[in-house]
Amino acid sequence: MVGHVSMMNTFKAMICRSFTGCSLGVGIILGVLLSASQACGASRKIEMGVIPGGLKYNITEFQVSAGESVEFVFNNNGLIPHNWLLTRPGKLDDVIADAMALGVDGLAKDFIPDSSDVLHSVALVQPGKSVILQFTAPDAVGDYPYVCTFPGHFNLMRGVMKVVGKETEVLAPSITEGVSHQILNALGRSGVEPFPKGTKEKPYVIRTFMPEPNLDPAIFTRHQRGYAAANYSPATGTDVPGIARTDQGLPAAMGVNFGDELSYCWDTVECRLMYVWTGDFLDMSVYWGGGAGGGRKGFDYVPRIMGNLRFKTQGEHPINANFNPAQPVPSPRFRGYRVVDGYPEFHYTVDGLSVRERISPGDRRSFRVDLSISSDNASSIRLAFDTAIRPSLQASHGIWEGDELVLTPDEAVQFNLVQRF
Ligand SMILES: [Cu+2]
Repeated sequence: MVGHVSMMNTFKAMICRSFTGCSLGVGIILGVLLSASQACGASRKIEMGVIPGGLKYNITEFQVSAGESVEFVFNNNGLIPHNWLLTRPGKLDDVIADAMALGVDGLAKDFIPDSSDVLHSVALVQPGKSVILQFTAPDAVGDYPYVCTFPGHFNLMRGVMKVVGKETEVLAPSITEGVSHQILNALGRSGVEPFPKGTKEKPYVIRTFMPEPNLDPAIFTRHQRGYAAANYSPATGTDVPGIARTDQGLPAAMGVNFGDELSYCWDTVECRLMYVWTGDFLDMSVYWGGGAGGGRKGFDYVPRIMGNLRFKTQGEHPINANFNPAQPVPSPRFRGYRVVDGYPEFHYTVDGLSVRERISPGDRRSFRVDLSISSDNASSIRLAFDTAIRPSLQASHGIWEGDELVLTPDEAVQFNLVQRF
């Protein structure tokens, strides 16, 4: 990561603020470390906030001149913490995937991955706080995407910094005004729906903290049994130290809803389906507030499952059957997802295998998993299922050896599983 906001930037930030009358005392003390001209010299000032209560920056595009000095001010005038990551052109999705892959380390790292594709970043800023970041604009003209990588934000909370040539006039950004004081009612204006819902034709997909409904400990090979999300106090605008929710969350999972028929949770750290439910999807109101009218009374990061749990995965990852049991189990790496025929298709790699997985509602009381597994040199592909799962599982291809499905490399390229529940 090139320019994570540093202590020195914090000093600069404080000094700059002292000259705008915010924290004069501190500015005088630190003034010996940096001269005012170093800290606040002529630079392009970009002052960004959020649409209060919403999951959007109030500036979705701004321009800077190639190579110029930029003073970036991020005011979190919203309800919940946000960060800001400036990425290399074309690398936004990679950075988001890396941020999600942080898994249990995510919150401690402010969801900022160690990646050379992150040019500059502002760590999580609590509501009511602001941070100043000084940086030099890239010399290369182009579109540099920025994003908030807090789980559940990055689909909406993003924008583009346009670097224009030195001879080009830099246009001032347009700012979407919010209502900064009536924050408790702001969610009603944000368009956020506290009970989101999809359909079979157009599933609703959300990347967020997901509930951890007492899953089998054996499935957590890469993170702890869920993750205790910090509690947030709307009164003080900060996480409450020492208090963790008793319900735990999966910090880097995705929730998908096809209407009442099927919802599922897929974890991007373990790279597997975690659980399935029917009926209503998620109650996001602890996180997003109550929608129209706001009325937030509490806040935490983990939404609630509204319907009925039907299936929880168990045991080791099925793909592990391909690996030498005498060796440490290799870690899968999430490579992102794309939408195929309207449904998300997850992609992960693990030790020479490349897996694509797409989940869809089946007939009554079942779901279908379309899989494509390719390998460089395997003579067969094996998937081992927990004995509790195997009896309600059918495969379109391959032969069963006990609880193990054995496929030829050709068969593995396209097959499906149907799981009854
Ligand atoms: Cu955010």
